[in-house]
Amino acid sequence: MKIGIVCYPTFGGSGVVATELGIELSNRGHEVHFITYKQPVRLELLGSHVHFHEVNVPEYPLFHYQPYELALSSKLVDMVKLHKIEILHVHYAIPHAYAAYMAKKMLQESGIYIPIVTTLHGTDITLVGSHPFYKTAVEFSINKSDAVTSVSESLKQDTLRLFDIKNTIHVVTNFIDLSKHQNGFTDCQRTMMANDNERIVTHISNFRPVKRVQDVIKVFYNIQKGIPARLMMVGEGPEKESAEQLCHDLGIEDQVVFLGNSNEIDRILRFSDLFILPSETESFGLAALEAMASGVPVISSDTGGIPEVNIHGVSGFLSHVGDIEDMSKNAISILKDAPTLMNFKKQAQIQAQKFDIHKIVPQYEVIYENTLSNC
Ligand code: GMT
Repeated sequence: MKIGIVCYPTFGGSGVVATELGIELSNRGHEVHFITYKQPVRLELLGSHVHFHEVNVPEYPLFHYQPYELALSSKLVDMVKLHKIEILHVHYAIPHAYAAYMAKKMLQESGIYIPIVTTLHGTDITLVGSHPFYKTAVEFSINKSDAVTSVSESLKQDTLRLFDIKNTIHVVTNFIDLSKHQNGFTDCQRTMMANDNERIVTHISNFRPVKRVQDVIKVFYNIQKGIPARLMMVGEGPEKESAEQLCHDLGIEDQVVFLGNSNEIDRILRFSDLFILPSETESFGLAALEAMASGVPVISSDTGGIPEVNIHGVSGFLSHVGDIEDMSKNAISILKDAPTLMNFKKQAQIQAQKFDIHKIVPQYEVIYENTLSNC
């Protein structure tokens, strides 16, 4: 198949999922065209089966807001015609599903029918999409998609609750390429981050308020009172400065390192002992899955789709949002001795196998095939 993928190319779950999906589809013999405003961060190799087409939005002083949807839909029309793309898969409804629908209507004028598959990722439904400013257009474009998928059962239920949806929503969970997470670390890599007697605790996110990064620091503060430990904070975002300030206020700044955005998540996770994801809401929690695939148990909140990924008492523990004491107690119970930690590490890795890329990507292929045959 010739598949066009539209996504956000920056650091963030939906872009990562879309990129990994495109790469795997190309490995499986499909021709994949990424159409977005920048080359996706995890898309390193462009080959004969993977193409990238940049959407340019020139600045024009008349516009207070540059019309990205317009540029995207024009580019989609041009690329579908030029490369004979057969199906468009858009990740994150806003504004991608809307722009794709406009492209579809324009292409119909030229006698070309292009089906649209929309994957809902989370905030496009919950925090942003259901806001009255966007809701009408988001609902419209979901209902106009030829197929709709959601990354968890929880997100599907949220979508049905928040919108009037006429389409079937297929749950196709996020996935992981286990081969990228299985090589062990060298002692020298770990030694650069911590002493042998210290546990390494990690958090990775975009540091937006929804991630509750202050909770990460508070849980770590409780951990390090009893267990020698270091915290690695990976990512960039609006809450980073306040997190740094909190570390300073608690007197733990020497034990916490802020690494910024990284393309080497898998390498960092390989020498981590515990991952903390205390989010306010999370449709899936891809970062938790990445941690588990690297054998890192997860302390998380029990919100949204996280309980579909992190299993309480098996791959880690779940607590109510904001329950710092419970998260701290659970974290300490995992880290307290080597055999317990080893057991949780093994279980986390086994749980991650349920989301093996080779099990999930064929589900998208079936959806593409069914959608194309219904045209
Ligand atoms: O978590 C974010 O803020 C980024 C956001 C995105 O769109 O990239 O992540 C959402 O999609 C990810 C991939 O499907 C999910 O793993 C995240 O749980 C989801 N985030 C939220 O629901 C807050």
